Amino acid sequence: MSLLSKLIIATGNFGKYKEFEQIINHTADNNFTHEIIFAPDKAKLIVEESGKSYAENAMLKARAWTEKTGLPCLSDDSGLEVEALNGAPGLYSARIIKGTDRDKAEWLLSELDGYENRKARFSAALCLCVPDEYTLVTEGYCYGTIAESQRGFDGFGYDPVFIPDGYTMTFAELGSEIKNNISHRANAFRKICRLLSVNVNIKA
Ligand code: ITT
Repeated sequence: MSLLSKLIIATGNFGKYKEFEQIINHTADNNFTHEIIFAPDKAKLIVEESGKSYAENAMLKARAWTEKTGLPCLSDDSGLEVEALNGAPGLYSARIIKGTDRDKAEWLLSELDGYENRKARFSAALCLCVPDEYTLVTEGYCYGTIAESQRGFDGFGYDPVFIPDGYTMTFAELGSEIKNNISHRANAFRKICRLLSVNVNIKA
């Protein structure tokens, strides 16, 4: 039996939604939720991300969607923190410049032009809000380096420039099976499962 009968993935980002679908479907016995719903398929809602941390923004998103739908909602607020840029783009990763994901990745490469230190990490805060029951927040990280150029086409956002530690290819080259086992999002989701005593078996 599943822990939840329905779960709204409280995001407007289809890339995040697809990753959650894969991460959740890899929980042991698929026992987290019976049905996974992409929030925009259920209702129209734009949430202002006015928080000062990933956790605050994740709570704003999950609570707004829970209020709107009355259903359990899982949100994610995340970003890429680059050491040489003092943690930028961080909380502002989605809105640092106007343009496509590839434009943003190109912006990052030009900001890092000439820097030897290319260390970076992805951070994610997840918020699971189950109406009238509980609200849980966890964080997860994935450490790596920024590539010299964009490589690969899988995933979304900064995936074509992020090389996770232990690999030589970018997330966009490695593909979803590997990414969804080691990502900041998968690590934060494992913590939710641990808190709720749901067995996890996220495979590579
Ligand atoms: P929602 O708020 O609707 O969930 P969003 O894309 O605006 O969608 P965020 O405000 O959390 O979400 O911004 C996160 C940004 O950080 C995202 O748009 C990417 O640019 C980047 N990012 C986060 N996780 C990433 C990942 O796994 N791969 C690549 N880029 C990622």
